[in-house]
Amino acid sequence: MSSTASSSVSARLVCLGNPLLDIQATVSDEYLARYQLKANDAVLLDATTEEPRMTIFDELLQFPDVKFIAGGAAQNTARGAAYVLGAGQVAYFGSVGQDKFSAQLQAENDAAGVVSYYQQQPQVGTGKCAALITGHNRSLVTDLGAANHFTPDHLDRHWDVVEKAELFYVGGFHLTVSPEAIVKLGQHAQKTGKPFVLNLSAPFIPQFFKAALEQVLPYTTYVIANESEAAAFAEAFGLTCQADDLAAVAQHIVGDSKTRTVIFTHGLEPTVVVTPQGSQTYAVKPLASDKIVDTNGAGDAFAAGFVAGLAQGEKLDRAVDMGQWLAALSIQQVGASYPSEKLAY
Ligand code: 26A
Repeated sequence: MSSTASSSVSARLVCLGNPLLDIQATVSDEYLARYQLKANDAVLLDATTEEPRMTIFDELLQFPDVKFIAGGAAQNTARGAAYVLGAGQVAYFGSVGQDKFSAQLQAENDAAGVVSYYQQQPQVGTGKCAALITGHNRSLVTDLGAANHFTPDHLDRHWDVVEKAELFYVGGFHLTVSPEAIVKLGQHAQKTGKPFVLNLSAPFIPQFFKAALEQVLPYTTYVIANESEAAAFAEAFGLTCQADDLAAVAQHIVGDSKTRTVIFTHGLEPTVVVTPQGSQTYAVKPLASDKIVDTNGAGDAFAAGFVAGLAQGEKLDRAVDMGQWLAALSIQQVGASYPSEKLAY
């Protein structure tokens, strides 16, 4: 196992997640129904069992509009943050195989200015995510592959990168892989007073990985989620408030912390932000429907604009606005991507 990074720059932002290649295609409602998939959801396949949905990856190759696009939620956020902060300012940790998929991911990170610290697995293929598009919805079906083999000692090997960073962004999806690695970063962040941002990533994280989530929540200074993840959190933690009362759920996650901020996005509805000082909403500027290409990665792009704002020392209001701005740009691209030209915020 070795790292593929070859840069000696010091990145301001360090991200940790599951590097995946997205295999994206437009499918019918019948196709989703055949595999019992919801139009807007994320599911994790268990490669160790007989899993009928594994065939989706091969089937997609026959679809006329199939595309191979860099994915992995936190990696999308890393590329988006580099879009704002510039080359060399963002480092990304995750585990990949030694194949053409990881070569494509590495190339796309390089092009975006993200420094990749990949742990490489010689025996396991790079993870992949089927992004099944129906209208403005996307259903994500993931086979983690090599991403499932990330180990915390890979952080130790590059601890200088961690020490030089000013803030951290972790995808909640990684709670299924290495909560130990997240705790390691969290403890460093807590000790040094650096911001530590966690995205809840998908409803199944609070639902099925509650214990791991409880382990890392104490280290968070920012928690980002969308409305369905907020509702799943409320249910999993048995909150007494309504699961769709976003401000109330956020208040619970802030708890008695003096340093934690919770940000809930809600599609076109206003973004809800709760701090220890109070709560606030931020309207979303709607994009004309004919400008929407696909919403895959919109949440990752919001997180990217937001953390880039934090890295630049912006106030909360402006960081939220930067998140909304970058999400709108990403929705106008295929997959979790950003425009090829640099548009200033
Ligand atoms: C553990 N799981 C299920 C996952 C993912 C994931 N990234 C990390 N871990 N399932 C889907 N994604 C990514 O989410 C992005 C859209 O937000 C997809 O690769 C897609 O690019």
